[in-house]
Amino acid sequence: MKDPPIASSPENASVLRPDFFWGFATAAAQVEGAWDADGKGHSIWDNFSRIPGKIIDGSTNADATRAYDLYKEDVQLLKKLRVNSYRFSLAWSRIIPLGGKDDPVNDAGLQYYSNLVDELLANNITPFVTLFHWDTPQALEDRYGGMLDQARYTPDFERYARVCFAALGDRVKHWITYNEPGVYTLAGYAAGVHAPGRSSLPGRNDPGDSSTEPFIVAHTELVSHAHAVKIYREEFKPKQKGVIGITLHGNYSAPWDENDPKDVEAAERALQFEIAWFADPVYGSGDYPPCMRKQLGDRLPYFTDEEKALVKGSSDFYGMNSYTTFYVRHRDEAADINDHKGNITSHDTNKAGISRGAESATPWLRSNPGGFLALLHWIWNRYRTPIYITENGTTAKGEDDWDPSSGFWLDDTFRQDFFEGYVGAVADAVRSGVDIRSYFAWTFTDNWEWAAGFTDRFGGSWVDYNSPEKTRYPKKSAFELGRIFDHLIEK
Ligand code: PNW
Repeated sequence: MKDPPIASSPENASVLRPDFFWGFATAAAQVEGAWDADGKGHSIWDNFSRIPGKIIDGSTNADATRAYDLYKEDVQLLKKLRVNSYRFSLAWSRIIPLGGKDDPVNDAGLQYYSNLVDELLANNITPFVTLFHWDTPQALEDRYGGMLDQARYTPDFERYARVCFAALGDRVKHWITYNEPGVYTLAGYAAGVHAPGRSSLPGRNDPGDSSTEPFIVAHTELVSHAHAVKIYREEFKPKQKGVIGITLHGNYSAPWDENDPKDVEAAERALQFEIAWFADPVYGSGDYPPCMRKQLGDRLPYFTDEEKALVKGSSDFYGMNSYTTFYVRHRDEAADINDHKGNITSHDTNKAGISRGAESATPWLRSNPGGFLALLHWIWNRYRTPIYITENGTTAKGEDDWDPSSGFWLDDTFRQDFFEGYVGAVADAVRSGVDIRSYFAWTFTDNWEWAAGFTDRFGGSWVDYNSPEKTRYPKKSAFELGRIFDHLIEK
């Protein structure tokens, strides 16, 4: 994997289309706070974060960055950073507190999102709206086990989607159904480190079955996504004329020993287990990849003919979240019953001892623009669907210790280099014919990073969590992104 020229290189001038979207992304549960304000119901993360030991720093997301109260100030900050778009998610339990198809709608919750959309549009910022970013209403979990029950869950999600399209679709033209269905199911139902915290991995005392539930929940996500898209296309799109799709996570996998055909095969298999698991049904064959069926057998659900027809083609674009690259090695032993990665091991260095990239402050995340470029080509070659990059970004070492009273701004050189590299990969891919239409940096401000609490600072602005106003201090990289996209987007 060779790193492409950095974003600011002269050859990248004006390579991106004039209507290219760039901005920052957030998720409701990570920024809003106001966890029970104005009629909001509880989400599984509200409950999960209150179980001792689940969140590294013992925090909850009760206040987060207070984006619910401070949305007007936030839009002004976005404007100052010169973005042309902003991606955020809706909290289902704010809109339908108990979640279900026959449960009441909370007008105050809808009003908040309507105000936010208006505020963005008044400042020439295009909203990209995600329906589901992991915060399932707790009531649905209690009622029937949430996504484990596809038959009962799907009509509830359909109704929620319909309420959102009806209330906001006159102004929102870019919809994302699910954010990273794969991370939701693997972290929540295999490892159990995210809500709802189910896992049968040895040494844990959680309920759950890591060998079956992740695949069941994934199936529910795919099918309910497709139902929501059908509703949008039939009932709303003719008038509202927006686009709708799903966002998938995916890191790049490179062979540990590129001269060992088994490692080459293992790296490809890892990509298929992580990405094609969701992407093949939606953008490709309409079914799960054969290598998954081969390893998992009947533990992998089957699409009915009706579901297949519904899921295939159910996304107007490829929503792509990506952060890093791993070296991947084959295993000679049979796959473990709880394996969901394609019977491989992941490594920080390859056979030649070369590192998978410069270290961020997050163990799994290392900077590797060349891997990101290779992944863009892998996705484009396999699915030939216009790509919206909906998340990409990094933490950087030492930011917890930054002192806002120092009088200097936070010159986050690691993150600036990360963006130069990764956005450079976007430009390079576009120059060679890949159709990429957006780039959202993760994330707008430092925020509540799920099980990592407030310890992982992914933000373009540094947040003072000790101040009542959760004061935001823009980092230099946030302004650099504006300069970079000035250089890249054709006028
Ligand atoms: C994404 N991985 O999650 C989520 O969409 C965000 O909410 C989150 O804050 C952000 O990335 C940073 O973690 C991921 O291990 C979590 O490859 C883990 C991985 C990828 C994405």
